[in-house]
Formats: sequence, C-alpha cells, structure tokens
Amino acid sequence: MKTKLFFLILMLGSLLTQAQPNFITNVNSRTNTSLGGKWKYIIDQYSTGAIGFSPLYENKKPKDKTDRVEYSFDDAQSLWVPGSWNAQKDELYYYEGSMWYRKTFVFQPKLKNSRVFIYVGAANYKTQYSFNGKRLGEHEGGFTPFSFEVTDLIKEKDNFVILGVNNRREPDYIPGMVTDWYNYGGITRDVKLVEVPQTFIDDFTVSLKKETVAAKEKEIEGELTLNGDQLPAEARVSIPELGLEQMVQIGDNGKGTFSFKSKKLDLWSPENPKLYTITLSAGEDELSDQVGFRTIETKGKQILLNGQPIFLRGISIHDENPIRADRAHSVDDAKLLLGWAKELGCNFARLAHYPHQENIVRMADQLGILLWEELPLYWGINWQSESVLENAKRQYAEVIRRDKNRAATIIWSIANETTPGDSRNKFLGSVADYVRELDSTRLLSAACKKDLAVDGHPDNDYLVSDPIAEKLDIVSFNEYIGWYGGAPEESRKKTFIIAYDKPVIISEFGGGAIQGFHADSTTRWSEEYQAYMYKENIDMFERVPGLSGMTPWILADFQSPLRQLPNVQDGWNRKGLISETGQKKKAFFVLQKYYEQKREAVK
Ligand code: GCB
Repeated sequence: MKTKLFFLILMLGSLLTQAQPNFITNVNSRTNTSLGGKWKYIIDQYSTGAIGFSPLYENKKPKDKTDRVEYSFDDAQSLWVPGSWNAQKDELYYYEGSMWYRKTFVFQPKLKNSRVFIYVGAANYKTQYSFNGKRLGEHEGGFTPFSFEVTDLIKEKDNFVILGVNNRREPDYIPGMVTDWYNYGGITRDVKLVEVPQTFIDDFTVSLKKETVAAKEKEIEGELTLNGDQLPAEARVSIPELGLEQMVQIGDNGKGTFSFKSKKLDLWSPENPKLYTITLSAGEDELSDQVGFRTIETKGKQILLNGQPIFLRGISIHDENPIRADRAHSVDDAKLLLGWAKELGCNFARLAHYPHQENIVRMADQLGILLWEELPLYWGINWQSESVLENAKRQYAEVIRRDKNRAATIIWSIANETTPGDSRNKFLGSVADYVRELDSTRLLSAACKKDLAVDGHPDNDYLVSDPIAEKLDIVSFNEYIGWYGGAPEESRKKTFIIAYDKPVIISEFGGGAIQGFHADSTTRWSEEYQAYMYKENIDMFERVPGLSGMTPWILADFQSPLRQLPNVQDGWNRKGLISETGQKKKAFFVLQKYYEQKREAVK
C-alpha cells in the first residue's frame, strides 16, 4: 500500500513538473541580470572533473587539515566571462580540453514569485551545467544558446553556478576534427540570470504573409506559446505603431495563433530597415521585440525581396573581433564588423561557418544587412552517424528558435564544402527537409564545390551540379581560381554551367595578402596580387548564369591554426580585406567600387 502511494505521489509530481523550454529566448527584453565578469576556473586536462570521489560541481574545498578534497575554486585564478580562455592567458592559448568555471552570487529578485533560469549565449563545445551542487544537464554545440531552470534551487545568498566546458575536437562532433578557424574554448558569450512569471511567454513567431506582399492591405500572421501551470484563456498581441491589437485564444497546449491586417505597414528592406515594436502579454508576463516585415522567395534564377529582384552585395564574416583576437560577443564587436561591411557597400553578409552571436543578427536587422546563417556542417563530418544527424538537427532547431523573427536572416545554409556521396546526400537531404519543416519562410542554400572535370566539355568549363542543390532554393559554390589554382588571369577563360534553374550565389572566392606589403600583381601575398585577383574573379563571376549575389572570402584576417607560414601568416588566414589591426587592403576598394556600380545599376 505504502509503495503504491509512493508511486502515485511520484507520478503526480512528474505531471505537475512544469515543461522546460528548450531555452529562454529574447533574454534582453526580459528581466535579467548579467552573470558576466570574473569566474574562478580549474583546468581539467584529463576530463575527470565530474567523476571520482570529489566531483568539481560540488564546489568543495578542504574543510580542515584532515580533509581529502583535492581542489578549491575559492583560491583558484579567474577568467573573464564572456571570452575564450585562449585569448586571456598565454599559457591557455593552445589549450584544448576541459575547464570548470564557477560563479558565486547573491540573488536579489527583481520580480515577485518568479521562475528563474540561467541562460548561456554559447560555450564551446560541450558544457556540463550544475547549480548549487546539483547536476542539471549537458549541452552540445559551441555556438548556440541553452538555459536551465534553477527556481527550486536558488537561495538568497551563496549561490554558485558551475559550468564544465570542454572544447576537445572529436570526429563525431559538429564541426569535426579540422576547421580553418580557431577553436576558441570556454564561455564565449554572455551568461544571464533571467526571471519570468510562473506562467510566461515561452516563444513566438511572427511574419508577413507572402501572398499579401504586393497587396494594399498586408497580413501579418503569428503564433505564441506559453509555458506554465496556470494558462490564461487569452493573451494579447499588439503593434502599437500600426494601431493593431488582438486578443488571442490560448489552447490547452499553451498555444495561440494571431493574424493582423494593415494598410499602413512599411516593408523592411536594406534601404528601409523599418522595425516595429510588437508587444505580447499573457497573465503576468509581458514581452516586447522589434521586428521587421518582408518576404523572400526565388523565381527562376532570381531572388525576390518583397517581390522585387535583388542582387546580394555580400561579404563573408567570422564571428571574431580581429583586433581583440577573440570571439565576438558584444554590441561593439557587432558594430565593428557590420560597420566595415556597410562601408564596403554590402546589403548582405554570410555569417560563416557557425551561428554568430545574437547581437550581430539583431544589428543586421537595424542596419538593413541581409544575412546568410549556417551551421558548422563543414569538412570531415561523419555522415553515417544517426547521432551526428540528430545533433545537427538540434543545433539547427536552436539557431532557428533564436533568430526566426529577424527580418535580416533570409538564408539558412546547411553545409560548407562537403563532398557529394550517398551518405552525405542522405544526411544533408534530411537536414534540408527538417530545416524547411521548422521554417518555411526562408530560403535554403549550401556552399558547394564545383565539379572539377566535366565529361564532354573543354577544360575551361566548370559544372556546378551537386545533387543536394535539388533540395535547395539557391545554388552556391566556393571558387578559388587565382589562389588555390592557376594565375588570376586564368579566370578569363573559365565558364560555369549551372545544372539548376535557380539563382546562384558565389559563397566564397579570394586570396591572401599581408596588409602593407606592396609588390607587383604577380607576387603572392602582396596587396596588389589580392586586388588584381579580385578584379579578375569579379569579371569571371559576372558571366555566371543566374548570378544573384556573392560573399567573397573574407571581411577580416582571422586566426587559424592551419596557417603557419612564418612572417606571412603566423597563425592568421590572410584572406581578409581588412588586416587584424583594422587596416584596409587594396582589394577592399576593388570590391567597394564593384558594389557601387552594382547599386547604381539598379537605380
Ligand atoms: C574555404 C573554406 C573556408 C576557408 C577558405 C580558405 O573554402 O570554406 O573556411 O577559410 O576556404 O581560406 O581556404
């Protein structure tokens, strides 16, 4: 009898447990407190921190002279969060492995009777998280956010959050073993304490209905999801500037849908990055966001923004501030990178090769820069593994959950430079279907490779026929004529055959130059060589059928362990149009001029 009662209580308990959101979204517009600053750390080279007689997440230290505990955070050194460990201490520059971080804090609630979450913008790569000595879970993926609820564990004083972060590379991770970028380890983005009411607005999606983009009266549609035990019957959604307000019926599943009609709606575009404040309220919760409304689609070989053809004057960017030589994490970092892109004349940027910090995506919304976002499905992925596929889907779901309401983001790119083959095609096909299922309002692409030899064609014909492009809206490919093959002028003879009636983006081209090194245009690494190569490449790509945009490689020099030519690279990939000290190279101005002409041509 007693055991039955016990199980009944257990079952009831689990029924009453509130559903855990995937992670808290829109953290900046919720009640939050930064947990950034100095965190104590313990290096864990053999990754044994969570096992053994005295796991680190328990946050112990020897109590007296007889105590056997062999660590103590209290007397340990500190690292700054957010920021990679590599950039902060010389002795950690090459460190890849496990590191345990601890932050202690007092809790002064800003909301009454709130639920409390800890939100981590990103930690690379795997993170074990615990709170006040209790292990709560693990997150995989170095570039997407996660959060965990601590409502039942938080106290007024002596709280401690411990994150065990491991950036070791493994063949079954995403990315895999080798990348041409720096494997910054640690808590690279903000950590925040977020307070929400007991029942809160967990998620919402809002977009412009495609069919109404050309109509006088446009339609906005959306959905919201509540999380909590006490679901109100209704929620309210409003866009005050448009005089729109609506009560939304909430179903038993916590969801409700809404739709507005407006004759006054100003469409978002690079020329007019108009954002509206949307406010949602349900029970005690209120959430606001700034959103733009636009449509994106393709027609034959064209990309249409708000129903009009657009040429994407882009640039590839890494999520790194070259001047600080660390991962970007702040509004200032975003300003620096997108400021340069604006100066270049861009209306588009490829956020390569993994999800970038949320600040840059939000700033692109404000500045009117369209975005291509991608996951690190990059060289050397284990296509045969079901769990790698699941991991890819999870990471995609996370970035879509974070950025789905950003007008700037128009393209999800599912992979970069992967070699066609049965298992790869199946894997990427499944990712493409999944991404489309989660978000049918954006375009899909992938940075493909061209076919090197084409049967029945002269040497100078290149075919772009990757079978994965069947599932994509835009055919994109990387091409390095003049750098990894041949002299820049060889591009004059080349022609491209695109096997699909779809728009084309040249997702990469470029070559290296040391800023300040001047020589004739046949001397590799000189600014003149890079500038010459840009001119020749641009002329060649103008001949590509369906050319709808390009994102040359790359805005700024970036750190990469693959690049070790002394006195030239010294650990930096030099294909930037801007040096690691922020100086522009000659090729910057070649591209700037081309983009000016492109912009003029549209007028
Ligand atoms: C590529 C890769 C990119 C590299 C670049 C290079 O094709 O997609 O990640 O950094 O080439 O510099 O070689």
